[in-house]
Amino acid sequence: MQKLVITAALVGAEVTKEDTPHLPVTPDEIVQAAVEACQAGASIIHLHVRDAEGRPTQDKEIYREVIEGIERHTDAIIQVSTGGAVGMSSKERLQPLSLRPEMATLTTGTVNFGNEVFMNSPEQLQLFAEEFERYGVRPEFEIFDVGMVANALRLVERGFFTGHLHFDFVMGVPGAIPATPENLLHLMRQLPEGATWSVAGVGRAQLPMATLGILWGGHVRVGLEDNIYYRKGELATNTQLVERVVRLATELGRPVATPQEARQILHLTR
Ligand code: KMH
Ligand code: ZN
Repeated sequence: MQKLVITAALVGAEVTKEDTPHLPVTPDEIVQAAVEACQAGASIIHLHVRDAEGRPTQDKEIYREVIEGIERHTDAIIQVSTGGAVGMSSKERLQPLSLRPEMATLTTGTVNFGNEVFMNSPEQLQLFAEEFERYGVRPEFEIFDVGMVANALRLVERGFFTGHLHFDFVMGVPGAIPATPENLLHLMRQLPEGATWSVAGVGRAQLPMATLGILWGGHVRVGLEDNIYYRKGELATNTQLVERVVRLATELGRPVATPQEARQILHLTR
């Protein structure tokens, strides 16, 4: 089995400081959280940023500041979000791509998202794919429901994203695919030969899904974007969530990848 690539989803767009005081929101806090997550064993930083009021933003200059800060202290793979927050326009969401990060997320379908709708129409997918190619950014396909794998593969059939493909199964969002072992198996079976995958369980599903990711040869995403608790009633820090996955992986005999090893596993050329 490959070494385990751990992604730290530190911030997200939905969690607030009121939900947990451990959420990093200022550029300094996000950089600090990223550095600690990398020291703990994360090799990919899945990045969202916030404005001065703590609201989600896709502001390129804030991304630039945070990316430069993280790069000063780590060699982590930086993966910016193009999902942003529900309700943002495509133009807004695409802003950080022009910084040419090593990776970015690409959600390949529309999905209910709690009481809202996370829009990713066929027209948007075409536009996003063109922008990824324009800036030479490798995608991580964010798969919130099973049909999104086929949508991603349709983009590939149309000539986008030649080479290695990497998917992240985000499981347990209310309105999207429930986080069950059967569903994870079904998602895995949709992937083409040679593709890699990680799993991000939402809320209390984070720990069991991470464990299955380790056992079933995938990779793992954890962090406050997806889950704010260490256990019922006890708030977590990002670092604690990464450290727990490292301990689990070690116990289960799965060594953890360094950022350079993660680049090899994901066929990133930088
Ligand atoms: N905040 C969600 C609506 C991504 O980062 O690409 C979208 C999201 C996915 O977080
Ligand atoms: Zn995200």
